[in-house]
Amino acid sequence: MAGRASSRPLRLRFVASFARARDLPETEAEIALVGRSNVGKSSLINAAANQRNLARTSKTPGATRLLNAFELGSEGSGRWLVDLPGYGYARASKADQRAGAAMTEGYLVDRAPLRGVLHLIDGAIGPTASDLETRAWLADIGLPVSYVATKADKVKPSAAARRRAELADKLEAAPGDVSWASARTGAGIADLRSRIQALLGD
Ligand SMILES: Nc1nc2c(ncn2[C@@H]2O[C@H](COP(=O)(O)OP(=O)(O)OP(=O)(O)O)[C@@H](O)[C@H]2O)c(=O)[nH]1
Ligand SMILES: [Mg+2]
Repeated sequence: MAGRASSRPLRLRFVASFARARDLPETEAEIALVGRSNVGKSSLINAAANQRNLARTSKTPGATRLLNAFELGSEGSGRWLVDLPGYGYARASKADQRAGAAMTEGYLVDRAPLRGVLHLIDGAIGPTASDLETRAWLADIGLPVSYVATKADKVKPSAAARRRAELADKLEAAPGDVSWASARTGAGIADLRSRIQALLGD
């Protein structure tokens, strides 16, 4: 299968889940995965680590409701990948949506070790209105952002070039600034691993 990840899986260990950003301990460096509910954040963590159930995935949006921290490399490295609850899950109650958004925003605004975010966009359908709202909000707070288009396997090869151009255009990014990945086929996972390692200062 084309694009299967050839690099070594990332050593990632689940550390803990946190209900409030202020409960996190001091760390060396963090990057966060931001994206719509169901975009494939948890699946990409599993693909990067080549583990099935490191991060909990689900067909039902809203699986991740806490800040889930994973440590990269040796135990105690203090280099964390943080899986955030997804936004834009319309069937969650308004109160739950507000609570989720407040927790995520509190973390992204105040977290000192946070070096940047990977903003995941559904490669088949994105960016959605909520993706573009989040994009603008991230630009406002000035966090460095890398875009990752997910579920690349859902885009027909014949439509891929047009879809890539359209997605990047809507994000006001150059096509080369969006990396494409599929947790299902492994396409783009080697590149994602390198990005995560570079951002966390391996
Ligand atoms: N076809 C395809 N499906 C995928 C891919 N990655 C994830 N999915 C599916 O998309 C659904 C959601 O995946 P998750 O990884 O749980 O998504 P999430 O962004 O963590 O969702 P929340 O925790 O709800 O925010 C699951 O049914 C996955 O199997 C992919 O690369 N290709
Ligand atoms: Mg998740």
